[in-house]
Amino acid sequence: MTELLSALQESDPAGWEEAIERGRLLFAQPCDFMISAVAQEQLPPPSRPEIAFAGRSNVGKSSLVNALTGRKTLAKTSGTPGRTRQLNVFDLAGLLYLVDLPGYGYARAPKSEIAVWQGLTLDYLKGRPNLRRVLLLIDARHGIKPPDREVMDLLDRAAVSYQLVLTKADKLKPAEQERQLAAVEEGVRGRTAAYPEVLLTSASKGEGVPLLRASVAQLLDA
Ligand SMILES: Nc1nc2c(ncn2[C@@H]2O[C@H](COP(=O)(O)OP(=O)(O)O)[C@@H](O)[C@H]2O)c(=O)[nH]1
Ligand SMILES: [Mg+2]
Repeated sequence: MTELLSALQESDPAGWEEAIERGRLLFAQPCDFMISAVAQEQLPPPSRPEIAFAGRSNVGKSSLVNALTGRKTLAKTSGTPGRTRQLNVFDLAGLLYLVDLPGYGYARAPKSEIAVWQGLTLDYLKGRPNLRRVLLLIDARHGIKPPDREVMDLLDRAAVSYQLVLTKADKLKPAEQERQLAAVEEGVRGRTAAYPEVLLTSASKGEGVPLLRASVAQLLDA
């Protein structure tokens, strides 16, 4: 949750409802697949705000894009880790680009593939001028792992705003969810480009999705 949203929830319940509704309306609009880019030059011109979904292979990036947009098959999901090697760009109603990034940290990926990931994704994260926020997805069961920390280091250095989003909340009991949320919030403490608040989501059960929509909608106002 963004600080703005949590302040709103406490001080102004009607404003809170309105923020959730604005998020719903934003993502109820048409969302279309634009391009699978394998090179930076293939990305659309940076003429619109953009958010990107980053995280380890299999963390649930594509599933979360689908849950946000309410479309089951917009972004291709896979039971086999490491299958997405391109930057998949979606156009939300001509207002916002959503970018589903290739996953990292898949242990069995060959060195050559890791190099491609670094070339493409790291350049993207450092150099995309319209990138408003990176949603860095973390599996709620596993918490922050060393490869995630490397990406956070990079984002802090490049001063790219990012927010951690826990995925697959449905796999944990409520008490474990709370514990992991607290641990991950502790893990972002002091990181200069990170939002202090961490969101808990489940793409399969829809938990946390309205809040994430609201938080993205708020970006467009800024
Ligand atoms: N239980 C559960 N499984 C999920 C969730 N999100 C994704 N998955 C599963 O995790 C696997 C990887 O998801 P995917 O979206 O392809 O991950 P990506 O590699 O990060 O794009 C798939 O088998 C999904 O069905 C979730 O919220 N809950
Ligand atoms: Mg994917």
